[in-house]
Amino acid sequence: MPIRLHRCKHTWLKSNVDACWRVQKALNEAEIAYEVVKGPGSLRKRSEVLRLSGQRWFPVIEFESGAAYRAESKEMAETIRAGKLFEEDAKPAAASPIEPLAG
Ligand SMILES: N[C@@H](CCC(=O)N[C@@H](CS)C(=O)NCC(=O)O)C(=O)O
Repeated sequence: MPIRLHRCKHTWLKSNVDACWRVQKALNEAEIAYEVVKGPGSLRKRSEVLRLSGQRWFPVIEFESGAAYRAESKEMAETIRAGKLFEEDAKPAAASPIEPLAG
């Protein structure tokens, strides 16, 4: 099974101002196979991504191991481009960069 990119339903802009597209583009350019998992637009409805990554923002990469990788999208794209994405699979989960919503 390839890695999974959890992202917004729509990447309207397909530009670097869109955090999800920034990471998806880096995966494409690095020719890394992935499945897209489209999540809800509302932060409050993102219980699956909260369970996976401890926070509610996209994008999140889920490895085959079930581990999740979430950082600022620019950092994620740099990690992918540097060929270091799979090093994140072995790391313990980082503290959430953004406070999750209650509930
Ligand atoms: N600064 C963050 C921004 C992440 C971000 O804005 N993610 C969007 C999806 S592309 C999101 O989850 N938005 C939820 C919202 O605005 O309610 C990053 O670059 O990773």
